[in-house]
Amino acid sequence: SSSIKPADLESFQNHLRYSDRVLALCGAGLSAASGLPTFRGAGGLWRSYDAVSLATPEAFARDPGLVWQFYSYRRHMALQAQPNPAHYALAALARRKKGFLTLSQNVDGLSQRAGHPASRLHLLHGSLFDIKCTAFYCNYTESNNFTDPIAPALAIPKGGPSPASLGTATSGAGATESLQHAMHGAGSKPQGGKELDISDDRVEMPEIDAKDLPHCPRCGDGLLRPGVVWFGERLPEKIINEVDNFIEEPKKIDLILVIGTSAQVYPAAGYIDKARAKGARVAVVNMDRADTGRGGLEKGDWFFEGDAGVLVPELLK
Ligand code: BJW
Repeated sequence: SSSIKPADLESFQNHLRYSDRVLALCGAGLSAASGLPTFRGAGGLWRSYDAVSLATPEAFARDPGLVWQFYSYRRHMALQAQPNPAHYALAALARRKKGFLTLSQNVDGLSQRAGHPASRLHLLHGSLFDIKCTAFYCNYTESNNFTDPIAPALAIPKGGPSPASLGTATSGAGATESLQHAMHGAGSKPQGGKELDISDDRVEMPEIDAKDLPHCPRCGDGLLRPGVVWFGERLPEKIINEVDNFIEEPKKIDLILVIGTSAQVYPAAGYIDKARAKGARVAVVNMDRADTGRGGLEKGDWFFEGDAGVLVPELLK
């Protein structure tokens, strides 16, 4: 049961079959079917904060405890989530098509876990599981750090006010060890219970002492931060260069798939126009008809409306 018109499916699949050089630009909508929230629109709030406003160096400088709670929660949720059929379909395409590259804005690790070959996956905005030291005199970085919680003080509190009464509890499968001291004003509550949904601002969240945030194992005193790209920060130079090399090859680009992204954030969104300028036809997969990027659609493009988790596997079959 799909909403794809048979004629569109056929013309798209024909074009894909004869495409040698293909890009996929992915965003948060790719992981929506895995239960992870997007940034903009419904679900883009974390507690009372706009998720985008927490993804800045200024927010981290102002309140590293709050920003770490946000990222620690997202690390936890991403580890609990499973790749969906769209992640698997892209990974399979990347394995069978030589001239294919995925440019993912997502930091959740789900493409990697779906078996996407790393050589054809460029993480434009870093990873929740990369960590780096913020001290200017230290260049410590670490990748694939899956420790959850990354520091004991960042454990998601359990128990507390009846989750049923709030109706917001997460399922808590594979729960982390809770530290009861993390419970603010709930010292007499029994150990255990369900993890609280701290993305809901009706759930009380502990304030965290700066000394209890993750610190650098190399220099000893630098505060660690997530290895993601915040607004105003440069994307990793190596990745930009590799993507530019692909785009600037004399050969044309046949197709760019634009999957589950609002295409508002640059330089990522700019790859749509760059691919177009190299001859690419554009195929957008999105829940929202309005989200086709700044340039909009042109003749010869496709728009597939609906859940990427359903549509992408059908398109790439
Ligand atoms: C579904 C679905 C389902 C839902 N199925 N679909 C040019 C013009 C204007 C501004 C700039 C420009 N160049 C640079 C800028 C500034 C800025 C920028 O772009 N601002 C704009 C917002 C105006 N860019 C930057 O600052 C970048 N850095 C930079 O340019 O550096 C240059 C520099 C030079 C010299 C010195 C220093 C710097 C960095 C941008 C970093 C973005 N970082 C974030 C956070 C990452 C970490 C984290 O995850 O927390 O990246 S912000 C956030 O937005 C995150 C995302 O990757 C990114 C994109 O969001 P995405 O994925 O598109 O999600 P949503 O929520 O927006 O959309 C979801 C979509 O899915 C929607 O369309 C839904 O409809 C759809 N959907 N469910 C299919 N089931």
